[in-house]
Amino acid sequence: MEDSLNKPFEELKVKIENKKARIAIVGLGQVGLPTALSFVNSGYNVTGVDTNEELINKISNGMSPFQEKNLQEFIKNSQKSERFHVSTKIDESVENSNIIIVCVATPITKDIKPDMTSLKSVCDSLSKCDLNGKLILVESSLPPGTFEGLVIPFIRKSNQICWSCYVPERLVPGHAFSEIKTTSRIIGELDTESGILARELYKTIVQAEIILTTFRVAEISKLVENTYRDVNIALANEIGIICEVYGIDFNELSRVCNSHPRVNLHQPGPGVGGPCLPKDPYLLLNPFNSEQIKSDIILNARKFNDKMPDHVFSLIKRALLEKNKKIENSVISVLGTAYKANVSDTRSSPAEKIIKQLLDLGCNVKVNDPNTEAGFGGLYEKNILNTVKKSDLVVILTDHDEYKKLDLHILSDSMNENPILVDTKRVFDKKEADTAGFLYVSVGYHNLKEEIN
Ligand code: SAJ
Repeated sequence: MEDSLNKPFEELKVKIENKKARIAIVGLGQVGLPTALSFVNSGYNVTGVDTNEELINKISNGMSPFQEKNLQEFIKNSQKSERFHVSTKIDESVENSNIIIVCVATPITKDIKPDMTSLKSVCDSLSKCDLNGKLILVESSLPPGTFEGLVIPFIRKSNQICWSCYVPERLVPGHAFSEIKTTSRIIGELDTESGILARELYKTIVQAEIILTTFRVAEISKLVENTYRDVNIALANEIGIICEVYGIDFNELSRVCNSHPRVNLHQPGPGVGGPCLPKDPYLLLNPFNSEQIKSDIILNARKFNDKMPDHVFSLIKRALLEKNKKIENSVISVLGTAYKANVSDTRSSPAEKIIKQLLDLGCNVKVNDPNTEAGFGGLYEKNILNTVKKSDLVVILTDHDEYKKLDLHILSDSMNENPILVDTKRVFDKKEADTAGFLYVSVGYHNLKEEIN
């Protein structure tokens, strides 16, 4: 009797071990696509599902839909293997698979509430499929209580045996493939069998520790990790501003402080962007179907980071005044609109707010980013040197590798008289910038006169 009850479990376990289990990954964004290709690379047959036809077409034509290290190579290899397929049809893909991994985005709305539209739609589709004998995993970030309150009721039916776990993604965009492999993985199990199956599966792509816990802890751990980073960045930003007041250099301060075994100051910058850090603290404080939890530190840190673009804007104005340049009509070159180095993603990028403020003031704004043509209203220019040419001030908002290779002498020679460099990501050494004739300003260091109104 017991044997026959365990048969579907044993069958799926053996299929996972032999890489005969077929996997459907729902949502082919910056998490879903690298995850799908990692499973293909480890020997599985994978169907990637997304409702975005343009994205599906790009992938099936062998093109990378976004900037990600080694993505092109993984797509090419997966095509060669003939074990990767893409589809817009969720029901068909789910029916033909043994394992379903949900990687859809869970953003926040304009009024800062969790937006579970995509997740609900996927759960609704899943509820209409035969899930008997299948393992259903969710990687998307969830407001606490969502796995139990939303996902499970949709997929658990009395007449079906299936398994489920919450397995939060932890990969850092830009290094997705290496992080999938080397970062320890959290499995939040619904029950022991589900945990065993999920562990067997992830063991094939993760070379680091696999940590089993309850799904409730897993859900909150994901959000706390990103909140921890956001709060630490806010601290670094505030200390950066304090350094400006005291006239010392944050980089030198952090070199000294970080020599302490229990101190690890983060890096100040123009603000915090991307699809994760600006929203996960809000997900943490907004449990599924419940009132928002009150918070002092987390919310204030979030607001502080959101205000950093204003600080950069004020530094730009002060630097222009210092060099007796008229703010309106000045030519400003913005280097970097992606939210961070070596990605093409511009979601919640601090660049958007800074460019808009400059345009509102009447500045002539030219914009470059090697990975995206998003200009946020500024004039996009593909060539970096052409962007900088004849400008009064260059502001670096993203530390792309391409910018690190620039020769500051060439830049300053091509600019208008009294060139200014606002290096919010500390791409260049200030001494080097001085030698090249720049007025050098950054978040966490400058010699500008008093604050202006
Ligand atoms: N930033 C700073 N100072 C720093 C570090 C980062 O200003 O010292 C800024 C970046 O410029 C960027 C933003 O923070 O605008 C976020 O960048 P990030 O590299 O810290 O993180 P994400 O959003 O690309 O990825 C995060 C990661 N979480 C943690 O490191 C705790 C990643 O591991 C998660 O998987 C990812 O969120 C996610 O998908 O949730």
